[in-house]
Parts: sequence; C-alpha cells; structure tokens
Amino acid sequence: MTNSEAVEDSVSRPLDALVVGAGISGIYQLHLLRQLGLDAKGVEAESDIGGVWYSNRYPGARVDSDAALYQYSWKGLWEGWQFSERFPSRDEILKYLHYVDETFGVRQHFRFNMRVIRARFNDAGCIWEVTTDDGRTIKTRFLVMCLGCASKPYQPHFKGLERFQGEWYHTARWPKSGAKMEGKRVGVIGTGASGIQVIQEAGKVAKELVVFQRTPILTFPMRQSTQAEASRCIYPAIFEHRKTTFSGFDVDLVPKPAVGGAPARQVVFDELWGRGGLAFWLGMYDDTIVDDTANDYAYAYWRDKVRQRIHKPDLVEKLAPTVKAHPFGTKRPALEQNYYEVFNQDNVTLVDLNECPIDEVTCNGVLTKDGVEHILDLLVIATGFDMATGGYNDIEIVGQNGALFRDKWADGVKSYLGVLASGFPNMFMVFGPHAPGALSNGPTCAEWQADCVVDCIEYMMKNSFVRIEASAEAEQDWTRRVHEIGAMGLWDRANSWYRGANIPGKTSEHLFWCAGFPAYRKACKEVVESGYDGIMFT
Ligand code: N01
Repeated sequence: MTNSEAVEDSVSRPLDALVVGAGISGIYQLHLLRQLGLDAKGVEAESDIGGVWYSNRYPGARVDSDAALYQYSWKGLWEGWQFSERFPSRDEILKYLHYVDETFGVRQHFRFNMRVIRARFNDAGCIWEVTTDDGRTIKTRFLVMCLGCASKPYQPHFKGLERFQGEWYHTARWPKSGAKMEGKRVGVIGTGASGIQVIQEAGKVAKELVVFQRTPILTFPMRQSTQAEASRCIYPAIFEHRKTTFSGFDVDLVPKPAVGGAPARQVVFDELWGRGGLAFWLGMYDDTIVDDTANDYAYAYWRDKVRQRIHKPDLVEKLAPTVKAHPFGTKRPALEQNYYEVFNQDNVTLVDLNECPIDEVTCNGVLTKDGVEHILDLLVIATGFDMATGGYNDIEIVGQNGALFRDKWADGVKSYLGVLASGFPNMFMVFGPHAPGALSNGPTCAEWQADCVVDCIEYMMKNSFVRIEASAEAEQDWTRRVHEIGAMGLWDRANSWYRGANIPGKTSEHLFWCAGFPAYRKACKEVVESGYDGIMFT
C-alpha cells in the first residue's frame, strides 16, 4: 500500500487503530500495534515523521538527553545506529527516525499533511469517526493520541507585530527554507530552552543581538562531545536502567537529604556539575525539590558557577540573581554550551522585561516602555507552548452522549493514569498529561505507555472485549493523586508550563505526574495485576 493510500480504505472499513501524530511516541506506538497484527494506520499534520523534531527547525535545536538514552530500545535497531554527538542535533535526530523507518517501515503507514480536526465516538457502533482537515472521515475502533506535549506553540499577543517590516518567526514555526541571521540585527523574546539555543547561534553570526528576558533560565553545561558514545554492547543495560530512575534518564537522585550533609555535598555537587548534561538536576539530593534549604544549596552552587562567566557587571544579577527567581528545578532547566559568553560580546544587549516591558512592535523593531526602539531585521519569538493539553483542546473530541473533551478538561485535566479518560471509550493517550511525560526522558515514558496500550488491547482481544473505559471513580482518584503529589514539592512557587501557568487563563494545576517514573510504572503494573482495576471492559 502506498503512503497516500494509507488510510483511504478506512472510510468504508474501520481500522483497528488510528494513531494521531508521527513523533517519537506515535512512531513507536504504530509499529507496536502493527506487530500485534492490527490494521493500524497513522495520521500526521506535518509533511513528515519527527513530531517536535520536525517542526522545531530553528538554529541550534538539539536534544538535552544523552544520545544513548534518546532512542528506542527495540532490538534490531540500536545495534545499527550511532549518533555522532553526545547531545544530537535536531537534524541528526530526524536522520535517526528515518533510519528507524528504513529498518521497520513505519512511515508508509502514516498519512501526512492531514490534521485531525474532530473525533466523534459513535456509541452504537463502538467506533471513532475521525474527521481530517481535507474533509475525510476515518473510522477506527481504537483512537491512540500521540500528540506529544509541545504540539501547540504559544505566541503571546504583541501589539503591532503585523506592522513589523522585518522577518519574525516563532521557534516552532521556523521556515523550512531557513532564516538567515548572519549580519542581521536579531531580537529574541523568551529565554527558555528554545530561546537560549537560538541565542547561542545568533551570538556567533548576528550583527547585533537583543535578548528580551522575563525570567533568567537555569542552565547546566552541556559538555558536548563528538567522541563515540557509550559502547553499544551496554545499551540493553542502559535501556533497562533508565526504566528504574526517577526521571527515566541514566542518573538518579541521591537517596538522602542535602540538608545536614555539608562536606559531602560539595563533592557531590562538583561531581554532578562535572558530568554535564542534566545530571546536576536529575541526580540531585532527593530533598531538593521539597525542602527550601536543600533547594537553596543547589541554587547557590549553580549561581556561583555561572556568575564566574558573566563579565558585564550589570548582567550578573540579571542572568544569575542572588535570590532565586523561583525554586531550583521548578521550571524546566536547559543545557548550554556558551550561553553566558554570548552576553559578554559587545554586540549583545539584554533587556530585562521586568524593568522595561515591551510596549509594542513597530515597523522597525521592538519599542520598550523606556522609549527605546530596538531596531531589528529578524524577531525570534521563543515563547514556548501550550503544553500537554493544547494539542488535545485543538481537536473537537466528542465522547459518549455528545460530551466534549475540551469541556471535560476546561477546569483541569482529568484522566486515569494519563492514558484513559472516563466518557471517552477506546481512546488512549500516550505522552500526554498526568504521566511522567515532559518530566521524564521522552523515549522512556513513550515506550512504557505505548507498551501498556498494546498490552491492554491484546488483553481485550484475548477476552473478546470491544470497549474499554476508565471509571469516573478511578479517574477522580488518579487526578487527586497527581495533585497531591505535586503539592508536596516546591513547584507551586513557579509560573511554569509544568503547571500550565505560562498560558493566560489556563487552569493552574499539576499537569504531570511528579512522583517519578518507577512510581508511575508501579501504579500501571498494579492496575494490570489487579485485573485492570478502575477500567471497565465490555
Ligand atoms: O518554552 P518555555 P521553550 N513576553 O516556555 C518567555 C522543551 N525543549 O520553547 O519564564 C516575554 O520554556 C518565558 O518567560 P517566563 C523543553 O522541555 C527542549 O523555550 O514565563 N517573554 C520564557 O523565557 C522546554 O522546557 C529542548 O517569564 C515571554 C520563554 O518565553 C520546553 O520545550 C529545546 C512571554 C518560554 O520558555 C519549552 O521550551 C527546546 C511574554 N509575553 C525546547 N511569554 C531540548 O531538548 C513567555 N515568555 C534542548
């Protein structure tokens, strides 16, 4: 069957399963469903596989998981692939995903340039009717949402943006043809993981660079390396190990408090800092995210390390404040290679938006409240995403009795295990909210959840069940657990996307499971071992 024919047949004959999204989780999920022998297909709004890696093509985009961790654990796959850098670039990740396709032939089962706009559950037929933006209706028994966490970019309203005569792009909507920064006056709004990657690239080539910062980001040295990765013979051990750590990475929390452990603490901090990557965060003392004093220790170490690299005295307090802007680790940290050195350059300016907010965008650039017009040729909008729920709310998902999914989630996410939702039978969510998701290593969580979905469908097949749904009680209980566990930490003190607080009007709540990946696995396993407690089959 050709790519263009991938889902045609299902107009008359329902598919067994339709996967929405061809990112890291969608590729894995579709291949697994097909291995089970199901007639499963996929649809993807973009024109190729890759998900966020396809759409985030801004300069400098690269992953912050070690290469050995950021790949699938399938046998027959890792043996034949070698990333060239410790933290691979976006382009190399796409090459890897094409290698996955060459090996397993997944791409041919996806239909591209096809955006799902509506999905309606037909109760009588126990079938999902999925409508795409080209007017097609695809019928499927199971609907598996692999929308990723960052499928919906967030762009605040900047007054006057339409008048700007230069080029402007959101980082997640960077043009395929590229946008030159060489010799240009470049402005970057936002200093999250995306913004700081662009800033480091712009710093190398731009004539002038103006960074509009609202909150300083917590960064760790990437310690990039082009040396061969860990020997591939230990990959199976790495894949097993990543399932056992709190974050699904290869480093685990120090299982004791930082408070009271003064001499050892310095040694531990030095070692974690020296390792590079996210180790200084993911390998921290286990009280760091729950205890303010422990949190201060980590913050102070970070601050003092970073400050040594900032040479403009007026920027020290702005980039690495004496007092933390929010508790260490409660907003997503990022990796950097030369972020602070960029600000030492004469052609780079930092505008602190707290002191001097943006008034409007003019024909020529950005006008700030102090009356200064920052003249720009290219404006980069690196303001992030409507995380976890944005992709779901963009689709009109209609469940039992005409209930709208976006109404169900209007005052907060409700789910069972982050995989099922009461009132929406036969719909699964992978790498969405209420799971470790964006708090964990992507492939670790995506594989686990996709495996669970397939195990569950297999169980249904064996028992001749055709319909699955979470009970309202189980959903309430899981939702309560997500919130209670989240409230034990310091996360509530940050306006982060972890809690939906970056989007005006969005319910501020814990969007992710904060108790770690092993606890999540345990919860899933307990449900299966109990005979699928909280789940109703017919
Ligand atoms: O988005 P963000 P991102 N006016 O939300 C600022 C993953 N990722 O795209 O902090 C001015 O983190 C906002 O300021 P504040 C990774 O998980 C991974 O950078 O809200 N500024 C912030 O500085 C990451 O965490 C990789 O005060 C405004 C920035 O915009 C996640 O994606 C690479 C504003 C948004 O930062 C999202 O990262 C890239 C406004 N009105 C992304 N509104 C890697 O793997 C927001 N901001 C390395």
